[in-house]
Amino acid sequence: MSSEKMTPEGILEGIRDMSIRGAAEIGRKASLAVRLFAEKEIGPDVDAYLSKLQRFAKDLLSTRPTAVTLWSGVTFTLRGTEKAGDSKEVLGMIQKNSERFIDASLRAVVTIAEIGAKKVPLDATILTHCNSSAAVATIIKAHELGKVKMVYATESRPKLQGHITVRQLAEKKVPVTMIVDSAVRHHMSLVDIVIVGADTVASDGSVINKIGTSQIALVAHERGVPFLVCAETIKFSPQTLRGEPVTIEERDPAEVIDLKKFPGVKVSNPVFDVTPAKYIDAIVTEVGVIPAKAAYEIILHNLGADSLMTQNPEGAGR
Ligand code: RI2
Repeated sequence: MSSEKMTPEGILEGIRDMSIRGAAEIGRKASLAVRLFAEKEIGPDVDAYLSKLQRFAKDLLSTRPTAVTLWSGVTFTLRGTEKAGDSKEVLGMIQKNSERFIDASLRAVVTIAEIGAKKVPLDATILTHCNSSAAVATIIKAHELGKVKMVYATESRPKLQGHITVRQLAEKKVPVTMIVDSAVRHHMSLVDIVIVGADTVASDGSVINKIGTSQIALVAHERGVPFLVCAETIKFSPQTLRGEPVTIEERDPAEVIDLKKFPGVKVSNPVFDVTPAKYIDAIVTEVGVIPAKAAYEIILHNLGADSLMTQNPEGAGR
């Protein structure tokens, strides 16, 4: 991240314009933004300080509505601050929480890669979609174990995150072939395993990930190809356990076409879609490989019934 973005407002804009992207990364950077904001805005009146923090948290959460990691990062970072006696104590908590959140999130990716690589068969042809740090780390680890024959990576229109994936894999000398999104079914007969990431995992085990993921899962299902999701537990959504739907982000039509060149044309640009649990063979988390249907237990275990009912970033103040 460039130095001018290392301000709370710069990070917020970076998340909004997607120069900071990837579900885990936006959670980590949101946590850092809350910390930087707290350091900048500290003042003697603790109530005023907490209100400011809440407003900033709300603004951060409005940048990208789908990935629960953003909420996880903000909520974890503000955890406990409503009980602090003064502003200094609030800031100390935020600094500690943020450090813990970022560290745990980075460690989770390493653990997922170690576990996930064991699920990759020998001499595997893998297909991946978009750019997921957890999926890419798993593929690189499998390559280090000598298991990877070829990776097919989708381009991922319209933002072309597939370009990041192919560069990251090529840098590590992983054999990689880029394909356009619509070539997935054509290539599926060659594929041994699909490995993708997740933005959010719902309590019913469905996975919300980059638009096109659900089509890939259907094609994998048709061909009997295992479909593996790599997702840290911070991506499991407590809101869905409360019955709230996951909002699917719609982005600017200009990401798809130049509307001036297509007068009278409307564009629909949903960024994510929902893959039902029945098309997912397993989810690799940092606490182990689970069937998608076990998402409910992960959410309960992570939160505990009490905190589940009370966790709400808007309620972070007093
Ligand atoms: P990691 C990305 O969203 C992709 O959908 C990717 O699969 C997911 O986040 C998870 O990425 P976007 O920010 O957390 O590109 O595994 O819209 O890096």
